[in-house]
This record gives sequence, structure tokens and C-alpha cells, in this order.
Amino acid sequence: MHCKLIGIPLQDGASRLGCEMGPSALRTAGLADALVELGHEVSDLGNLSAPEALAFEHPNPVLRKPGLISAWTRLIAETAYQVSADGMPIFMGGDHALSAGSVSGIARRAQELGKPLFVLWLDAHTDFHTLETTTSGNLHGVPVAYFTGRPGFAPHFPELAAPVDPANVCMIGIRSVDAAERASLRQTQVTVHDMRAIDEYGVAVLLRSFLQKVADAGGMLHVSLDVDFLDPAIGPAVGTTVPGGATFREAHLVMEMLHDSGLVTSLDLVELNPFLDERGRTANMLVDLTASLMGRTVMDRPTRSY
Ligand code: HAR
Ligand code: MN
Ligand code: MN
Ligand code: MN
Repeated sequence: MHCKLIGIPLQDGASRLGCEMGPSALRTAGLADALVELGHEVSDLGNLSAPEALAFEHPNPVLRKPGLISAWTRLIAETAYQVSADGMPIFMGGDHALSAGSVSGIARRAQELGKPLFVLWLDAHTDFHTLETTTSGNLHGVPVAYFTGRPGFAPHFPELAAPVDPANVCMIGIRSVDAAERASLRQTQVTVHDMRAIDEYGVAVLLRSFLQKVADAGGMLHVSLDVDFLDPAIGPAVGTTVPGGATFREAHLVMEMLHDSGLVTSLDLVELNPFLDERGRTANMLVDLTASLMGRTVMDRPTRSY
């Protein structure tokens, strides 16, 4: 596989500064070498440069840096579209606002290829606010609403070339949902597997049925991995820790199953805040998870089935 690393030093979608250092930390933790070791070709395309903020007027006064996030979204979407012409783009964030751009750019590519795009959202949060409903004003809380075409983003945000069908979005790891998000989600076909579902059924069951759906549809699959999907004990470097997250093995199993599926076509690594890390352990964790997604295994898989 030809892996293309794109650094996106975007941090203004989150309330705590520091995510702009995420791409550097992922490089320092050895992301490129880990992929090369697995036999992949790797191109590091460097970091995108911060765009100029666009003029932006909106009745919701709490929105934080909306003109800047809108400009980033346009830039990232165009980049994602371009780089997805071949190979496997890996978007190194940067906070989760970047996924408004990465997913919408990949969706444009998928449309051109005549394939449905599916999104696996690994996160403590649903990030399903609109510009109207967010009360924090932090725009890392809105990307899913944006790329699924919820109303209210036009004309402030770039027009979507191809909205993602909400029925093609599966969220796993959820444990922090605001009332307005919950109300909107009830009216969509987004699949939300909260932590209780993981506890009750196991993550493998939930993921397997989604992967089957992607395979049956001949779809492309974008994976968006928010650090806070992980339990804070194994992923402390994030501004929005929520207790009760995915364990080390649950997270790796997700990645290993994704690898075996052969369906993943692009990846976001987001919300890493190196300022909050402990001797690089969260950055290392993200590199190891990416390696599992790209084929690292402890042993060859036995040919028997269980
Ligand atoms: N729902 C909350 C808000 O809108 C928290 C959003 C936090 N999002 C992330 N990414 N950390 O998932 O403010
Ligand atoms: Mn190539
Ligand atoms: Mn998120
Ligand atoms: Mn989150």
C-alpha cells in the first residue's frame, strides 16, 4: 500500500491549545518507519499551512473561530480529494474539526468512483452538533453533522460535493452525548454503539456487522480515530478525556479486524494533544494502532476458524 501522510496542524476547533503539535508527535513516535517496516511505501507530504480565516457571520455568538475552521475545511477537503486519487491518505491531526474536510473530500472522490462511502467514527463523542445547537462553540463537535449534510452549514461552510449517507456512518465508543445531539441522532440512521453496547456484546460483534455492510455495498471505508475513543488510562493526551473508554485490546482488535477486512481506504488520527501526553505514550499508542490497522500482527493468523 502507498501510505500518504498529511499533517494538519489545526487546533482551533478544540478549546485547549496543543493539537497543532499532533503531526510532529506522530512523526517523532515513528509513524512512517512503522509503516515501512510492514512493507508499505510511505510518502510524507508535510503539513498543510494554516489558511486565512474567511469572513463569517452567524447568529450563534458562541462559535469559536468559525471563519478559520471554515477556511481549513475548504483547504482540507480539496487536499483530501487530490491525495485520494491513489494510495491511502492518513490525516495526522490536529483536532477533530479536520474531519469536516477530510471526509467531505474523500466523499467527493468516492462519488467520482461511483462507490458509496462509509465512515467508522471511533470516539467518546458523536460530534453531531450543528452551528445552531452547539453551546460550547467548539467546532470539533460538529464534523459529522456537516459531512452528512445536516441543514444550517450553508453558506457558512463549503458546499458539500457529496454528503455522506447517515445510514453509512457507524460510531463506536460513544459515552458523551449532548441533549441536542441525542435528539438529532434519533432522527437519522446513524448507527451509534455506545460503551454499554461494547460491554454487552463485545466490540467484534458490532464491528463485524458494519464491515459486512460495507463489503456487501462494495463501499470505501474512512476510519476516523479520536484519541478519546481510548480509555484515558491508555490515551491521556487529549483535552476531552472521558472515563470508561476502549481498552488496549478492544482498540487493537478493532484495528486488526479492519486490516483483515481489506476495506479501509483512508484514516484520520485526531485530537492528539502532545502537551498533555506522558513521555509520548499516547503518540506511541496511535502509531501502534495504525500499525495494527496496516497489518502488524503478533503471530500469523491460524487457518482454522474458531
Ligand atoms: N459535545 C461537546 C461539545 O460540543 C464535546 C465535543 C468534544 N468533541 C471532541 N471530539 N472532543 O470528539 O462541546
Ligand atoms: Mn503512488
Ligand atoms: Mn471527536
Ligand atoms: Mn471525542
